[in-house]
Amino acid sequence: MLTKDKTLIYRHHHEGHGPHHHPHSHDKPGMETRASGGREIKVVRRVLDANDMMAARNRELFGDHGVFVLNMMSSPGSGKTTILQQTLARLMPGLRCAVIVGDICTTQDADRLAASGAPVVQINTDEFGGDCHLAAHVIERALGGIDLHGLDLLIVENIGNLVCPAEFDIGEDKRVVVLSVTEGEDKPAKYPLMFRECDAMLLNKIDLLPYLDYDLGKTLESVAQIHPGMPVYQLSAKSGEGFDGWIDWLKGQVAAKKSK
Ligand SMILES: Nc1nc2c(ncn2[C@@H]2O[C@H](COP(=O)(O)OP(=O)(O)OP(=O)(O)O)[C@@H](O)[C@H]2O)c(=O)[nH]1
Ligand SMILES: [Mg+2]
Ligand SMILES: [Zn+2]
Repeated sequence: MLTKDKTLIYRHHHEGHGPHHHPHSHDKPGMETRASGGREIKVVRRVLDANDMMAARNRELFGDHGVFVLNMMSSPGSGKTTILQQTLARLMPGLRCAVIVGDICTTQDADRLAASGAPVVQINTDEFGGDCHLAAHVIERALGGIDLHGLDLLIVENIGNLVCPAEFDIGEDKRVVVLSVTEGEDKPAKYPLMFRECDAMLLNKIDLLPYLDYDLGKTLESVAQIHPGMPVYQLSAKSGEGFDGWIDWLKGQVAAKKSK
């Protein structure tokens, strides 16, 4: 069970009941000239503009408080929550941390993360199908449950999805993508937007490598092609192996924001 003082549960419902459209921030202007799709695309663009405006407002608020905000994304089950448990154990109490965790249903991740002692806000996007990404206005609402004063680091665990979370700015400073070795070498090439948009990558579950036919070199090569120079940290959230580089990167980011 979640302790009331640590966690606020918030349910976000779809405003409409039509099909679930996903705005694409990389839509080319030319798409608007498509005969049948013109009207729909205009609607989609309005949604994105609204998101960008709200994200800018969030970013300003985070800046005012000197809080570094990390948006963590991945496909379901790659190990975001487990990585965050390990990460919080290494950062606290030296850094004052809080977490917003998005899920379609359940508070299980929030329960796991609240054990760290950090304030946790769980967002359930929908009881009836569910939004598959966190939008900026949802983050803004969740901030009602977090005191930004005296906070160094806010981590957002996004909803498990390798596609649309990458399209929604939430006002974060940096983005990190988790890929686990059980997902296959081809995922960066199949979902390039996510890997292009992120500032660092965590390759998780390396403890399983001895049991898999996994081509590590191929993955790293593919990532380097899609996003040259992006740091990749190989780690195991199960054993704790490989966390030093990742923790140093994160601490460096928090310090850089503080000194702004
Ligand atoms: N062997 C191994 N298992 C791991 C590792 N990290 C996470 N797991 C397991 O993978 C499963 C999913 O981990 P989670 O941390 O819940 O993954 P998640 O990305 O938060 O999942 P969603 O929030 O549902 O998208 C759990 O059973 C974890 O115990 C790891 O490094 N090695
Ligand atoms: Mg999780
Ligand atoms: Zn979505």
